[in-house]
Amino acid sequence: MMKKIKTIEVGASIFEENDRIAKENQRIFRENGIFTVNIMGSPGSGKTSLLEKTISELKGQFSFGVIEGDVKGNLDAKRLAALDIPVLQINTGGACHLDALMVQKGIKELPLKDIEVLFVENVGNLVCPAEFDIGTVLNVVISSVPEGEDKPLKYPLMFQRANICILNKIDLLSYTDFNLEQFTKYLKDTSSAQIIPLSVKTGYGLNIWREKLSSLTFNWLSEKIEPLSIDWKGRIVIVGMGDRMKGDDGAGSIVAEKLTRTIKRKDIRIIDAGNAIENYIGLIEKFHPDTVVVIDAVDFGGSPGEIKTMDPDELQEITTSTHTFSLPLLINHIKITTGARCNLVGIQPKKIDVSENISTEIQKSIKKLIEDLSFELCR
Ligand SMILES: Nc1nc2c(ncn2[C@@H]2O[C@H](COP(=O)(O)OP(=O)(O)O)[C@@H](O)[C@H]2O)c(=O)[nH]1
Ligand SMILES: [Mg+2]
Repeated sequence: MMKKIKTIEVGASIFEENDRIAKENQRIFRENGIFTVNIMGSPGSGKTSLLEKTISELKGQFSFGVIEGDVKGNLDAKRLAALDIPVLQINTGGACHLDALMVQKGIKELPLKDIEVLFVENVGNLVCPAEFDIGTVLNVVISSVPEGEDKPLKYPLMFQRANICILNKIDLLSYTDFNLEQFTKYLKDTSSAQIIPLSVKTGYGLNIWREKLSSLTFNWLSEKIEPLSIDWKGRIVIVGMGDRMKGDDGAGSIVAEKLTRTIKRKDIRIIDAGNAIENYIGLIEKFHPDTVVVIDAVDFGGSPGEIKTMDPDELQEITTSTHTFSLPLLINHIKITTGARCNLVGIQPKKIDVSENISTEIQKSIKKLIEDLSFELCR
């Protein structure tokens, strides 16, 4: 049976409020245990088709809900409501994107307790939706073969913000002069998004998308992916530090090294400072950051591998810094010279001895931290 579709009319919220409301949305999604996916892309790239296919194939596994964003009308909402899931239509009344407030109004109309995966089909275009965080966990951009391979080059922000880039209509490759290699290169130059080439029409590659979505959803629902409660603003410097010859002490340094491979944004600088952060202060200052995050092994009396985000005031009370210099003093210095807001992400070490071995608990935390940070910073 097809459900009746509710439609709400909303106006665009002011830009500076958007980020704050997006954070509230994130909290609502976390509290209700809902994995949320923002689906963006040009009109006709296949957003609705992908949702129809994905939901009908995974319906036995998860319960779904959809928010449809359109300037006008409810055609797509009707297509999805035919799958007998809750669908809410948001008409933006002219705005070329959904913003956080529109989505917040939308989620209030949905039976949140019955939804595990919420898709938001954003308004079709490659510009505005990228500028407005709506608080979703995962950002997906769908590009399609007939659009040409230059889209990541022309709309870098959209592709930068995406965690996953689906290249749809692969079945049309042989009918066009689309250059897959070139597309991949353009994408890699601007973004760390994973590329999944597929065809909703023939089903090619859909299994890879399904498996990715399922595993991310499971991780999210079992709280393996958690926000780090850092207010990422403006230009960002992430500094990982630690001595890799001293067991778990090297954790921060390893995180930074790995992050340089996954996060490629011009407004983010990642520094693996090893055990000589004093040599990197000039580099940090020169980047003119608004936000500085230091990742380090810190003995804050937690259980081995525990990850804790701390603000500099809290830092003064930490008893043990594992290095010879004072971490609070150093962070304070960075704070004064750059004017940036500073956070410390501490990883509780298990053992700090003269060895290159990292304890299993800390290895797990390193992996988790890399995943969480890649996630948050690809938005
Ligand atoms: N050839 C081909 N056509 C597709 C594929 N996926 C979607 N389409 C078609 O592309 C058109 C636009 O799809 P739609 O899902 O409405 O796009 P949206 O505007 O992004 O939601 C429709 O005619 C679909 O049938 C595909 O993999 N291959
Ligand atoms: Mg659509």
